[in-house]
Amino acid sequence: MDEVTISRAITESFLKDFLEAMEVDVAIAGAGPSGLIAAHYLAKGGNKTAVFERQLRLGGGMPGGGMMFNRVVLQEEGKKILDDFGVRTKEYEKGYYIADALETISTLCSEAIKVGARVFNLISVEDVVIREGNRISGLVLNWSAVSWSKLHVDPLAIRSKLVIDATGHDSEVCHIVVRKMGANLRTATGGVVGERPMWAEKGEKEIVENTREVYPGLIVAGMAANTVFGSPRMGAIFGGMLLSGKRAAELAQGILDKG
Ligand code: 48F
Repeated sequence: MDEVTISRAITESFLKDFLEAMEVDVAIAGAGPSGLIAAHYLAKGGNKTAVFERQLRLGGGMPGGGMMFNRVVLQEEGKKILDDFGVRTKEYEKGYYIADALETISTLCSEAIKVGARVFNLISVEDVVIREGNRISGLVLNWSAVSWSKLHVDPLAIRSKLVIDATGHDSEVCHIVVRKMGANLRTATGGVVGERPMWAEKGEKEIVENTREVYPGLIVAGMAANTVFGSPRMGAIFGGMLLSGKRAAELAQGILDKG
């Protein structure tokens, strides 16, 4: 085995995928459960899909379960999605299912990649690209290590027909849009309304409804959707994240189909 051949194989293979990701149908910020589920359904539907994740590992808040107890709870509708992915669940009490957080997130990662979503870790979304009508038309990316080390290095950009903000509690893409283009989101205030304290039932109920195109070309999914629309957090119940990711993919598909 030759070191340089190994190095060339890695570099060529990575760059081929990165170049492919420069013009996509959907670019997703964040590889937590909602982003990965959205990526899975979109790629499975034949759409060119790329996911950019800031951290070294994928999964966002899921591997941590509840307070580092690596289990997640799901309601009936969320459990049905895990059934489709072949993830094992166990009924705890009527209407409450429990799954291993690591089995769940590793399966979601693996299935998204297997159906063709390109997933890039260690890359942060630091801005959006805009075009006519201020439509969001892509993402501005940089290595996470650049901001962590506070280096002054210019980013690169990719083009996409749609962006999904699946960055979790911080709803980073929506914050960037508001900061740079004013409070023009389709929310009650036009800005990011802000997450409310924990109320599992309400948070789970509202998350799918909050999964919307919040700005031309920008869909918000997962916990980011509740932050943007001012709904409560819900803690370690994850069904809503899965349902929201699926809804984001359906919405995106509808918009792409209309052209
Ligand atoms: O936080 P995260 O898991 O979001 P989610 O899919 O799920 C939320 C739950 O984990 C949990 C919860 C359930 O009750 O509330 O919090 O909505 O995943 C978000 C991912 O986005 C990444 C971040 O590292 C995490 O893995 N991320 C955040 N900002 C950026 C980013 C950014 N600017 N660029 C790239 N990735």
